[in-house]
Amino acid sequence: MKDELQIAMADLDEERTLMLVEERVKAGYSSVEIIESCRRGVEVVGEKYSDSHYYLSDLIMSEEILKGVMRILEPYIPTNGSVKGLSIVMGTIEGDIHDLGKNIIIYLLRSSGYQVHDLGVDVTPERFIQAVNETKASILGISVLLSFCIGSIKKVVDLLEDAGLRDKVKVVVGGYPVNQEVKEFTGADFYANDVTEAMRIYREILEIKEDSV
Ligand code: B12
Repeated sequence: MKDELQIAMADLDEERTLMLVEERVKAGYSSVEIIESCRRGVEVVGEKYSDSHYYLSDLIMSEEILKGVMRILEPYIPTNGSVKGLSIVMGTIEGDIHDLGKNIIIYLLRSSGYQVHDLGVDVTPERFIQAVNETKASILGISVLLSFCIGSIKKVVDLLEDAGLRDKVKVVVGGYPVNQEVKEFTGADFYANDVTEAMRIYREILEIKEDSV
């Protein structure tokens, strides 16, 4: 089935994308469904950039449109007032400044009442370990969009081992290039490259951890 929103996003048609998002919100689509259509659209933007049909300015344009989409969606994302005890650390790995996907996941987790410590982008492995230590986090979420930065995630997992923290924290990797192979190579516990799977994983880990507190 043709997804008009995905196509508008892939075409970098800002006006149409935002109009379709407004329409879908009114028609009762969930924020997660809308984000997924947009994410698939920017995947096409990425492919066109790889094929030299789009330029860096087009990647920047897709960022602007996505930010506009989130401005429309944020008021509609239900917020759970209660703050849950378990804490989560998130950041984008060293060398990588992509943060739109990470920020969406953080927004959704905070809306569900979880405490998320956002370390931002270009985070060194050492800084991740320091943050896990300081916050006693149960989950460490690492975002990566650039394939050549994946090696630094393995370093984070190795440093967790060295610090004796590996069995205290679940490591979740997310982002466009992650897959089962990346999970195995880095030593992470879980991986997700879409919002639905990411939230499913977080819920699964957090429910198990909450039961054992
Ligand atoms: C927008 C964009 C940019 C923006 C980023 C803006 C920002 N603030 O993030 C700008 C213009 C700055 C940019 C720059 C560059 N980019 Co860029 N960019 C993109 C693009 C088009 C979309 C990324 C995006 O925001 N997607 C939308 C979000 C919602 O999806 P997402 O990030 O995948 O996140 C979802 C899931 O993956 C998951 N998730 C994400 N993080 C996490 C973390 C956890 C813990 C979990 C559980 C889940 C999770 O949940 C999210 C919600 O669904 C991608 C194409 C693509 N296919 O991804 C290229 C892409 C990632 N960029 C690419 C490149 C090459 C670059 C540059 C090197 C270009 C250049 N020559 O300068 C620079 C790199 C700068 C740097 N050092 O990081 C390549 C990477 C190729 C590779 N395999 O390494 C891609 C794939 C494009 C391509 N096909 O060539 N980029």
